Amino acid sequence: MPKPFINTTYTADPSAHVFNGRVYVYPSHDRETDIKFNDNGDQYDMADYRVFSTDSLDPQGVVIDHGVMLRADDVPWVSKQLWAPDCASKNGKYFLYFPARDKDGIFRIGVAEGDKPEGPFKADPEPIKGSYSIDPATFVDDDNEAYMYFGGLWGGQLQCYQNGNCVFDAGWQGPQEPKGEGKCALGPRVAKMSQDMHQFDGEVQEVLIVDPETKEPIAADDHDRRFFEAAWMHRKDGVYYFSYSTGDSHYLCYATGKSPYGPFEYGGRILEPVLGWTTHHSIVEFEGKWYLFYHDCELSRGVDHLRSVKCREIHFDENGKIKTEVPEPI
Ligand code: FUB
Repeated sequence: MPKPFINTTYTADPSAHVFNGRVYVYPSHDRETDIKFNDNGDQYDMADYRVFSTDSLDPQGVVIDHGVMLRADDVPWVSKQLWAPDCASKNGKYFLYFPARDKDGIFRIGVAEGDKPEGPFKADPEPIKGSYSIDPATFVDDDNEAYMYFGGLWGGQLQCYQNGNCVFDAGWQGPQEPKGEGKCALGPRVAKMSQDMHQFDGEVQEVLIVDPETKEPIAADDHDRRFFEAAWMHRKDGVYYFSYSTGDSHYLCYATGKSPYGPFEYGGRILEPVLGWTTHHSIVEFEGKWYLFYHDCELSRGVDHLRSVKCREIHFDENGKIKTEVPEPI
């Protein structure tokens, strides 16, 4: 049964990558707070990032805590809430991507550059131009082109960006996610990254997730399958796997496609609900096996904003379908 991958401090939203033969994990760094739980996620009030790594995913593998690599105070445009980060490597440099609220309370996505996977990282003074919402996941394809997937509903503010318009409401009582018969779910977003990895190269696009039978977009009311947050991309045997959390129905799901831009056909569940409200993951290949990094609230006994990163092997069938995993307590 999976023990926390990190048990020295509370961590969540793990983005795992293999750099130079080691597995590096870039998680959110959860902390205690008196802020009351709400659907806006105010209780996720994180102020810094740490990075962890290991050379073995065996149960006896040693996980190194490389310490704090970036603080909210290091970034001039940030006011609060360092949420789920990711890291990408290109041309020998490392790029940490992170969402946070700016001084107006609007989530933006920032970038910080470093020479090593464990940092230190130096943040750009402004967020990425045209960025919004949360949960950046940056995927570098085999041809060395990079794409950022992002977005998150409710507290993640994605519902403020519909039909090409932005109606931001700092109190989150403004625009709501679509609902009702005939309405399509809001899609996650994708943007190609510039060659220097600091900006978007071109327009942000909405990603389409469709039903595999009807090829119709997933309906807004289909909360068991619609995108909520926690975008991730991996590629296996030439297939692009876009995976995500369904938020209020608490599943990790995936959809597959032939291009990094989609469309993606819904494929099924990766993980049944964990203990805790949020579920957020990454998928990585290491030494010939595929692993799911995720979090739950077992260690804090169910405190939603005190999460712990875990890791388990996952399996694909001969048609490339991912076998659904069931979480186990500690
Ligand atoms: O950790 C804060 C937020 O909770 C993340 O950005 C979401 O994906 C959810 O896990």
